[in-house]
Amino acid sequence: MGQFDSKPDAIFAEPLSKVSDFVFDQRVVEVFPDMINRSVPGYQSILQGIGQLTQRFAQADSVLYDLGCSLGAATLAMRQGAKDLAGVSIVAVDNSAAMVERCRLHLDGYRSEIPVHVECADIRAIEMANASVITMNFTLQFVPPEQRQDVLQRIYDALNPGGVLLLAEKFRSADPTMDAVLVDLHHEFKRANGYSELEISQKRAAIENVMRIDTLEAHHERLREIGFAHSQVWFQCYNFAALLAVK
Ligand code: GEK
Repeated sequence: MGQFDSKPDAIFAEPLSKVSDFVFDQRVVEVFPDMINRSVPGYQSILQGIGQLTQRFAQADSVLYDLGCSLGAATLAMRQGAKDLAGVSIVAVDNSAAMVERCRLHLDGYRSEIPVHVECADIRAIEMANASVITMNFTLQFVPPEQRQDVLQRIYDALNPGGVLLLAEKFRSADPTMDAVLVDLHHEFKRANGYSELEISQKRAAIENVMRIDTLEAHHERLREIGFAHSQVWFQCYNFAALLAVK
């Protein structure tokens, strides 16, 4: 798995008089690989699993989608997983122009037979069809909660029978005692990766309005209501989980 070059993330290292809502701008692009590796427990394992699950579920002559692709890490994993399959193409989508621009540069650095189209668009508005694998790696959590059902329904409708959604999310536990344990373990993970208390608390304040997280039960229930025949957590570390949903 290609590890992209990255500057160290120090975005919240200095005290801010007012913490604004988090945005995926050029500053974030510059530090993104470092940020996500130091913040999301199991990120590399999940990418590896995305490759493995793509190998298992991708169908010949179909389209693979990476929704909220950032710099294209999951796209690369899917491209590797589908490398022996005929007629496959990938569409990677992100609504941050800065991310999309850098993503194109990154993907150009790797050789592959599989064409990738990187699109700057809102995943709530894109047309999708003939899909066998749709990945949302830590993206649904940024869609306003009341719009998640609709986004997932359109994903379901775009999938061929037997197609899959690979959905990774930060989640909360419905049990406040257990939620506090998971949150604390995650903060320990961030501290162990060199983030200070100030960085952890300022990041938390910045992300709180833009990332509203569901319980795992809510995810399973919504996927079932939409019509997915199966859903299963295949990876979890603290309050971060990756689900596989099969149409
Ligand atoms: C990875 N998947 O490295 N439409 C399109 N893109 C969006 C939208 C939207 N409505 N909302 C947010 N994004 C990547 C990591 S990061 C996760 C995904 C994180 C985009 C946003 O611009 C950002 O690039 C991405 O979703 C979320 O595997 O930073 O925690």
